Amino acid sequence: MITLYELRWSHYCEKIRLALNYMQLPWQAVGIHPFSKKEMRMHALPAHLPNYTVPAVWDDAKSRFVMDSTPILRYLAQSYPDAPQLFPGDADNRAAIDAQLLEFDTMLSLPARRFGYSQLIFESPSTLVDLFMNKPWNAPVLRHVVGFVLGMVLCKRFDFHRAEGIGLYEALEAYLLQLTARLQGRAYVVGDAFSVADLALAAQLRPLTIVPFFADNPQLAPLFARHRQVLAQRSTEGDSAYQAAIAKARLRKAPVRRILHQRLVALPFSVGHAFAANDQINVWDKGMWAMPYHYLVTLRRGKLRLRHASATVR
Ligand SMILES: N[C@@H](CCC(=O)N[C@@H](CS)C(=O)NCC(=O)O)C(=O)O
Repeated sequence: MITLYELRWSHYCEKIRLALNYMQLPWQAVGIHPFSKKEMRMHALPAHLPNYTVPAVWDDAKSRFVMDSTPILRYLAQSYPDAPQLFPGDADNRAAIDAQLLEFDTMLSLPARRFGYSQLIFESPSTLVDLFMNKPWNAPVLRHVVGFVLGMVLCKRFDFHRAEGIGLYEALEAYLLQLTARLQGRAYVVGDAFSVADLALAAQLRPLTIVPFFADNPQLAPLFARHRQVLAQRSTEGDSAYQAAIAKARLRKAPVRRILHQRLVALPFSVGHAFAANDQINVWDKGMWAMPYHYLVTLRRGKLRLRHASATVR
């Protein structure tokens, strides 16, 4: 039996759930405590990685612990060659799928995570309490205070407040526009067969479905249509908790959008050959003192509530 250590809402973990189901392997999920991660610490930390992250898998049958989503996919494909193929085709096609996975892990997933969390902070911060605290915390004042603290911690961990300053929205938009153009007229992300690259794209776009700047961009509609189509065929999970929370919040208040700018900026990440980059920053240093200001002011610059996109705001 394969055990998947996960945070349920993580788009990296969703990618692995999709792959395990596609391969029809027997597996079980273990939700980890997001801070202590105690459930997985009995397994030694892989030497090339700085700290425990999810997804990670423990394969009982082969006594193997593998961390990091793309190495997990490589491991599953190599260990279970008789299962439906994640990396179909010849060696060149398989290498192209692998490279595409690392590209999505870095260029798409890192900024998508930042924008997905930022959107929750703008529109439904107490949802962070439901995601990160393992017990139901129902008292409204407590939810508010804990949501605020969690939002600040995440803001520090991932530099959400710098997104406007470094042009991250425009940089991701430019990447997604070229990806949309590249995929136009193509049934599959790589080559001429369905592969784990299609599953990866579907899972890793999910955080952006709640961010109007991307979700309401008509030029990106084909990409989101692909995301919906793959999930309709390959997933039985439905909306995630954060999508449901945002939908509920928008029944009461207009979505938070951003003022549009013209900028030509490249994503500040580079894709590795063997492993994806990560962007987690140490939380508990002196920079934390400035976080209440960044959380309340810098992060919200250029944002406003508007029911529908306009020529200047999306
Ligand atoms: N490149 C890694 C990214 C994994 C990652 O960053 N996972 C996050 C959840 S989305 C995590 O475990 N975070 C824990 C932490 O920040 O301490 C992969 O592809 O698996």
